[in-house]
Amino acid sequence: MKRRYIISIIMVLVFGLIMFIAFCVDPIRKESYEATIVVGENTTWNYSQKRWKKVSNETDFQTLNWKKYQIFDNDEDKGEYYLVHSDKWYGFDNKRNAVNLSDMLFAYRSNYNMGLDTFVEEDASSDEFIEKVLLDNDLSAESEFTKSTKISIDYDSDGIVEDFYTITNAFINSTPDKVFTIVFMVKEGEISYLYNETRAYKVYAGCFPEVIAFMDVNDDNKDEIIISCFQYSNLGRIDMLYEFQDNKFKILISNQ
Ligand SMILES: [Ca+2]
Ligand SMILES: [Ca+2]
Repeated sequence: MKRRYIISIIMVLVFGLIMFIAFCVDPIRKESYEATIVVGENTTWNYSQKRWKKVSNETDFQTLNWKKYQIFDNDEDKGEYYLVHSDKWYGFDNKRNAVNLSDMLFAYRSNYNMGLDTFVEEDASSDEFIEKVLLDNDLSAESEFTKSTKISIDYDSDGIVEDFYTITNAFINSTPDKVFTIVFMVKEGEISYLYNETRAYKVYAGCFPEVIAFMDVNDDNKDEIIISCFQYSNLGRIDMLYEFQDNKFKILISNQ
């Protein structure tokens, strides 16, 4: 009788420990995650206490200065440099010599493994999904593009490759009826939109989209996606961080 009682207590304790590890340890660990992402010269997002925040005042920037960031410039991995913000970001090496950074800067730092995935963007001007998306958005299947590309990547680590398409006719030389910019994913034949904007044609209307990064910003083994859309001249760029949740993409944070 006594032995059975002890075994029962041990089983309850083991079950409790398993539940604690399963439901408490991981969230407690993630509470301490801190990260900063810099997109272009003017967009800085900071992650702390499980929340993303747009950094915009100098006091907040000062807490991010003279820290080491993983730096990419024009898609080139430049390695680790210090960043210092004063109206825009400036880079410095270990000896505190200034390094040149362009407005195509992308940088990040984190106290956890925020895995950055490499990807290849290929031309995709004729494709059944591009045609379907054009027709679904009341656009001509014969539309001309200024960009039409596809990135194939298993962004959610489920062993199946997804395709991310970017199509636009922004800043085209001809005069179409409509200006469109559409970024969408095809996962097992299903289309999900990230960015989708169509408007009447006007010179310099619309924006030119670029996929900046696939990276797992919350350490759940699924990449989030950073997209920038470049507007004409001094209208600047729209920077957006997307996550896929409940079967659709939503913006976690942008610079808007
Ligand atoms: Ca997948
Ligand atoms: Ca993630």
